[in-house]
Amino acid sequence: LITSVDHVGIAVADLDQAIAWYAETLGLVATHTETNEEQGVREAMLSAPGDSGAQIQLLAPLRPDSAIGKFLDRNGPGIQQLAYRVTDIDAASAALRNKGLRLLYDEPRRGTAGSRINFVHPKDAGGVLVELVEPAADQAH
Ligand code: V0V
Repeated sequence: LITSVDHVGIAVADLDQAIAWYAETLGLVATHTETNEEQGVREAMLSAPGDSGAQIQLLAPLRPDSAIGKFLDRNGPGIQQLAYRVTDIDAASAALRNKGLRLLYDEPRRGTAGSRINFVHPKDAGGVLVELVEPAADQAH
């Protein structure tokens, strides 16, 4: 079902400031940035140079009433989600629904770099907002 940890998502107020902090302080490099209107985010994927393992995703809100906007209001900046990579998100979603977990979307939606994403409700996953990611065919590594 799950093949690896894809990324850890961190809510930030200002994307450019956060990218600069991660670069200057931790040496992580932004490999991809994107605006996702549907999700209400501007986001960046960060990696250690040369590392093809799990990434850090910085998420800044486009609007106060977005998921990240509400998260920042309630908690301030911090870890918002844990994303697992799957090879077949339709099968993975069906398997988790069969176990009684609530998936947030009936059908997967568009995520970073053409990926397909869905989420497990945090109340059904030990207080963690779990994202499932099926990378676009040309992005899998
Ligand atoms: C809310 N809760 C959380 C949480 N957000 N718990 C853990 N982690 C989080 N991130 C808790 C909250 O404290 C409440 O607990 C309870 O869940 C229900 O909260 P709610 O007020 O009913 O719900 P909202 O309005 O806060 O919404 C929460 C959900 C929302 C998870 C439904 O954030 C959502 O739809 N998220 C999925 C989309 C998303 O996160 N998009 C941004 C990333 P108490 O107080 O009742 O105990 S976009 C992205 O990842 C992309 C593009 C990508 O990866 O490619």
